[in-house]
Amino acid sequence: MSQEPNQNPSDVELETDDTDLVPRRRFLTLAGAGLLTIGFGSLAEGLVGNLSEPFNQQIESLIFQPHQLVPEFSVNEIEPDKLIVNTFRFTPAISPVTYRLTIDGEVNNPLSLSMLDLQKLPLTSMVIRHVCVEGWAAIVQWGGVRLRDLLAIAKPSSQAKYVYFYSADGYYESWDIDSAMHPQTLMAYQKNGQPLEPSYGAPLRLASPVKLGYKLSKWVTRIQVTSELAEKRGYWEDLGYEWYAGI
Ligand SMILES: Nc1nc2c(c(=O)[nH]1)N[C@H]1C(S)=C(S)[C@@H](COP(=O)(O)O)O[C@H]1N2
Ligand SMILES: [Mo]
Repeated sequence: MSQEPNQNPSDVELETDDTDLVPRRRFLTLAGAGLLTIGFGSLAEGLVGNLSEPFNQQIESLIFQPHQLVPEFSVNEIEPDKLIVNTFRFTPAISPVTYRLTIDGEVNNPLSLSMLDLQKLPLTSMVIRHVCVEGWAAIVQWGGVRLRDLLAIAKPSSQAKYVYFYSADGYYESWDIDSAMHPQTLMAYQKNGQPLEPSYGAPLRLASPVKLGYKLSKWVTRIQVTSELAEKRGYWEDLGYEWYAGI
């Protein structure tokens, strides 16, 4: 992956107009479009082979509307016992005092942020459904910093298309930048109104209603902006799971 520091001033749109609450979810349910594209994308990827950009993105990004909010639940709908700890390797021990989040790659202003730095930024709270492909779901409240606010400070280059997330347990994920910039994509440090516990990804994890559970990395230590996907795309994706994994 190339790094092109200070090439172009960012022209990524950063307006925070979140007022257009449109029932995207209802449309997807009615049309069955989410399931259809997952199946079709996987099939097409198999047939066409190694595309430079995942085939699914071409279809799913047509459906995905980056500025539309996913309807949220109310706090009395939280299901505190339903969020299963789903950790494939181990729970890393991370000191919140020495912890740093690095944001680098194709950005004009690389960052290294402490938890105190992050907690000074606006706190967003949302109650959403976490969906794991292993057949369970849970309504959870997450609190944290909007990733778009962090990226606004880091200033992605105009070429930026993808974002990689690296975790302290060796887990890694890549996302399309539109989903990363979605106003409900958070770097969370609270769960159900309490500080996030280590087993759930402390000190900092991804939370978002626009991606399936395996895209929601726990223990994130590095966010890398890039214009190209590497051969490695994600811990589960590299074992055959679908890359876009939108919901
Ligand atoms: N770093 C890391 N992130 C991860 C995982 C993991 O094993 N390691 N598991 C993923 C999966 S499949 C799911 S469903 C959610 C589970 O989050 P939870 O353990 O907080 O319920 O974390 C995701 N993020
Ligand atoms: Mo999962």
